[in-house]
Amino acid sequence: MQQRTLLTNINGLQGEIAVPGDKSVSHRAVMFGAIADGKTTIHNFLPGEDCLSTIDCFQKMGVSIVQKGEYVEVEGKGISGLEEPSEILNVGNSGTTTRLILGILSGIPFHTCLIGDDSIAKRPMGRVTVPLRSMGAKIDGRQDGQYTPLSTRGGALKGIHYHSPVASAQVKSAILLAGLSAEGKTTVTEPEKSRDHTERMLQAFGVQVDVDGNTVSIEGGQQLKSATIHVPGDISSAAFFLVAGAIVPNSRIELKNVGLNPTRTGIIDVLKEMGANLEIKNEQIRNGEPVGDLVISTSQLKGIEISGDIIPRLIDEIPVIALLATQAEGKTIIKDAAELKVKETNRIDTVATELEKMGARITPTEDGMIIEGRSSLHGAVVHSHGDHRIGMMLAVAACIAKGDMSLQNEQAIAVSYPSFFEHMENLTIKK
Ligand code: SPQ
Repeated sequence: MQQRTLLTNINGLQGEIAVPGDKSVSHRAVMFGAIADGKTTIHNFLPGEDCLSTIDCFQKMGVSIVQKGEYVEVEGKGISGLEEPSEILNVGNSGTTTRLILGILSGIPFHTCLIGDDSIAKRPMGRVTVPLRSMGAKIDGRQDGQYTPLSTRGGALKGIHYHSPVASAQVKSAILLAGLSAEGKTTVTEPEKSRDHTERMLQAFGVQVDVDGNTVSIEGGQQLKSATIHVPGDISSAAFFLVAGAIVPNSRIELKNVGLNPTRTGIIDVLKEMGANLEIKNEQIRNGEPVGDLVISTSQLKGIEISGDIIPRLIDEIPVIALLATQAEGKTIIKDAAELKVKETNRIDTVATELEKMGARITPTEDGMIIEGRSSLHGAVVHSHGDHRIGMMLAVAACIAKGDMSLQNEQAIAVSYPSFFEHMENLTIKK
């Protein structure tokens, strides 16, 4: 396990960065390219470990994929061009890879075996294996297919109308991807709208997708046609620098080309409601996805309540929002976020445990947390628990902490933001 000394109590963060490509979009670009007809090219791909796991899985199914940094070429031969892998598919730490691949494999008659790391082994897979089986997929696995390792042998699928109990883009996407190989129409209705990159990108690959509020439908038998994809910067990665810019004195950071898909911009709404100095510039649409530049500077913040249908729009940002709230005047209450318990770690527990080591006052609840502001934070030996978002949140917390600080298991950050510390270093004004 690697440990890193973190820079503490810095003199400000100033300058301009382009955060890496969006993780959700990068995964989908590789997957859809792999099951499309013809060559797909991907620009500004995220070469993080999760997306590399997706590439590796499709290469093991006979797809030729050449990745050079942020540029990728995928030679798709259609969904029926995938080949039975002779090796186990290893999804690493990636929930997106696991669940979306299960959807694709559901309609393919060959056999596969899927494993991941210790964190993946704890994440619930029944939320996709149960509806996929109801479409006709043959999926088995530990505890009757609730957890990895999993094995698939797809079959003749029938379209379903699935009412998902959770707002989850991974559940929605898995069922829609299986729907491509199913007879008839497949529909998913969610309690709140989750991120819609699958719907948008399938259309860029020539698939007809019908969206009506929180309901999405797709007709089976549609063939994807190759596409050129420009991946926007990841707002979930930008979030760490948005929070850093707001809480570190003497800061002004410009973040270029950030994805502003409305199903992902809850962090912007929260920052504005808390009183942050945040400006959005150069908004435009690229590849069906809105993008723009964000400028954040040191802000006076106030506590707010965060609950209801904004939660799926900022679910991955809650760890760093909790840090933001420690620097706001008054109380911040986060509710309706029980999904945090089934991420790379139980993010309610890991956020509270690690920030409390630094002097924050956080009460974990069943579906969120209550954060008392403002707290002055001090250095500590903190731990990512193998969760990239916890690791980055703690590195941002260090910027305002007094005393020495180190982060254990810092390598987890490479899952979604391999250049995180380089960007942090470039922006930092040292004392
Ligand atoms: O891929 P993974 O491991 O599930 O990654 C996370 C993350 O923090 O990066 C969640 F832990 O993001 C998910 C996100 O929470 C990525 C995702 C997607 O690309 O479809 C959707 C969300 O998960 P869910 O379960 O709500 O569908």
